[in-house]
Amino acid sequence: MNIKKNKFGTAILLGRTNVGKSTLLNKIINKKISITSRKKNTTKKNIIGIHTEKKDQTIYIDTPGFQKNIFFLTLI
Ligand SMILES: Nc1nc2c(ncn2[C@@H]2O[C@H](COP(=O)(O)OP(=O)(O)O)[C@@H](O)[C@H]2O)c(=O)[nH]1
Ligand SMILES: [Mg+2]
Repeated sequence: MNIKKNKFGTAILLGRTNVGKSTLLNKIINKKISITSRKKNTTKKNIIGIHTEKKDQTIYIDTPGFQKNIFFLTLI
């Protein structure tokens, strides 16, 4: 029997600010859903993108990234 199993996964884009996480997400899903900028800390909250390839699906979560000093005002 030849049953193709559907694949599903979640990928979290983690890393320092300004390394291109949001740019990568936009490229993968081919839509500008996450703001990108040369300014640090542009992404303020997690942004979710879904990429579907035939019957397989991946959920990407773009994050604000690691910060050396986390101030409350950078989170709102
Ligand atoms: N030269 C270059 N610049 C990039 C690349 N990816 C992203 N950038 C630029 O780097 C800056 C920060 O990108 P962004 O996606 O906002 O980074 P994030 O903070 O990790 O989400 C933006 O000005 C992007 O246009 C890349 O592969 N090469
Ligand atoms: Mg970002």
